[in-house]
Formats: sequence, C-alpha cells, structure tokens
Amino acid sequence: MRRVSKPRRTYRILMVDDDSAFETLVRGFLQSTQRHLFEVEWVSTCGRGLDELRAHANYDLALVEYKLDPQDGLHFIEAARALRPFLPIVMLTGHGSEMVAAEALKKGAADYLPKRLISRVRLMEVVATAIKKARHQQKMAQSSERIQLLTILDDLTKLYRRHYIFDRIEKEIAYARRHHCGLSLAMLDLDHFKKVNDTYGHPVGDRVLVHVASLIPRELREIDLVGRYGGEEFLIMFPRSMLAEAFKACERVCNRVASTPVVLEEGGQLTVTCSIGVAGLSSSLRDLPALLKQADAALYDAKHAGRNRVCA
Ligand code: GH3
Ligand code: MG
Ligand code: MG
Repeated sequence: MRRVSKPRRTYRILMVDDDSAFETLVRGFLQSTQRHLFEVEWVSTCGRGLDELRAHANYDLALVEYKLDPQDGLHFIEAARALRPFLPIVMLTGHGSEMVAAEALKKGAADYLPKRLISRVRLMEVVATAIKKARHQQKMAQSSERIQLLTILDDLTKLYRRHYIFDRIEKEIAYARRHHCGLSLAMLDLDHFKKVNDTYGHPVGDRVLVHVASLIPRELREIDLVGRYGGEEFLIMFPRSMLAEAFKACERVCNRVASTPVVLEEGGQLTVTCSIGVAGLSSSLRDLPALLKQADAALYDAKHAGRNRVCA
C-alpha cells in the first residue's frame, strides 16, 4: 500500500536582524525541518521590516532582534501590532536582557528567545507554538465579532436593531449637547405595506423590506445611522445635522424608494412608497423620547397628508 504524505504547509517568516551570521543560522534551522516549509524574508532594520508588513499581508510570524538601529525591536513590536494585530512576534534577545524580554511581552510579543540558547528544536518549538496560538486568538476574535454583530443586526434587513440604534442616539445626543451642534432623527414607515403582504404574500413583503433597507443608506452620509425600528418602520439618525439638512436627505430617501421598484423573482416589478417624519434636537426636544415622539407625530402628518412624503 502506498502512503500518501500530507503536503507540507509553507510558513512565511519575517526576520528583522542586522546580524547576518545569525540570520544564516536561523534560516538553516528553519529550512532543515521536515515537518513544515519555511520561507524566510530577512531585513536588517525596523523600518524595512514594517515596510514588508505593509506590502505583504501573508506573513505568519516575525522574529525580531532587540538591538537594532536606529529604532529597536520594541518599537517594531509596537508598530507591527498596530499594522497586524494577530501577527505573532518573537523577540530575539541578547545576553542579560531579561528586562527587555519582559517589556517585549508587555508590548504584545508572543514569546522571546535568548540568542545564546537557540537550537533547532527550541526555535521550532517557539515558532510553532506562537503561530498556533495566534491562529487560535484570531479565530476567537472573529467569532466574538460575529456574535456581537448577530446581537446588534436585524436578521432580515441586516440594519441595526432598535436597542443598538437607541444606544447610539443617546450617545450622540450627549455629544450634541456638549458641543452645541445639531442632531436629527427620522422615522420612516412604508405606505400600505399590509396590502403588499396581502397581495403578494409575506415572502415578497420580506424582500421589499430588504430592498428598502438597502436603498436608504445610499442617500445618506457615512456617519448617518439606519436601524429597523420594528415591522416596516425604520429609524435614521443624522448626527451633527440641523433639521433642514436632515429633511433634505429624507426627501432624497423618499424619492429614491418611490423611483426604485423591486424586481420580483416570479417576474414583474413592484413599486412601494414611504412616509417620513423628521425631528431635530432643540431646547424643547432635548432627549430621545421627546425626539421619537415628535418624529412619530410628523410621520402621522405625512400619512394624513397623502403619504409618499416627508413632514417635520
Ligand atoms: P400605512 O401606510 O398606514 O403605514 O399602512 P400599512 O399597511 O403599512 O400599516 P400597518 O401598520 O397596518 O401594516 C404594517 C404591516 O407590516 C403589517 C405587518 O404584517 C407587516 N409587517 C411587519 N413586519 C413585517 C415583516 O418582517 N415582514 C413582512 N413581510 N411584513 C411585515
Ligand atoms: Mg407601521
Ligand atoms: Mg406602514
């Protein structure tokens, strides 16, 4: 029976050291190992090392000497962590540099290796452990980010949920009060949406909601925030905006919704409209409940004035 061996993985190592003899030694150790393939890129200064990280995202680990000129290895660790937070960095230390090792770990190095104790086995042990640990940390961070997103985003529309947008509005209100700048809030409600469900069915209704959710941000600035308030109602927060500016943006949203039909999978297309009520922070509207109440009243006016419009 023929044994098929697992293909060896290639690891990219960035080595930052101005001692070329030591570089040759390390390269020899890494390249003599049977289990993995290592590609070593060697640079002699901190600056060149950071340039490498900026230019190539595929490094698996960096080995950095402490005593470098003009900036030392600790500087490299700090700057590299800002560029590549999950890149494991192992610091190579000289004789009597326990304090440096402690400082390196404090700055985020994965491990340190005293140069005088280096051997192939020790190097492989440190490198393999650091890479494995960094992979694990990255996976954990990604899954916790995913969990956090799941709790703040609405399943259907992928817009922020009400509790998250409320939280952000409260913070922006505090900022606006402190810095005496504007803040506006809009409440958007789809017109005769019940009829859409009744005529085309709930799944088409869902598709319309997703469609409208994707249209709203197109008429807004980066800093504006859109959330799903509930059912077929959406909230838009306009930080640092006076009522008149927010009103104009809402008119653009309203026009965009009315002029962009949903293409139905079963053929044909469907146009929906929306009504929007806007309110601005003022001496008489000082907090979130007051703004919500005012935006809701303006929305009611828009509905009663014939829908497909903005009222303030
Ligand atoms: P108006 O113009 O006065 O706002 O009329 P409307 O029909 O839009 O208002 P109404 O509040 O009577 O109906 C809202 C409808 O939205 C009823 C509800 O079934 C539907 N709806 C709420 N959430 C969802 C959802 O997630 N998916 C779908 N498909 N429909 C939803
Ligand atoms: Mg409604
Ligand atoms: Mg409605």
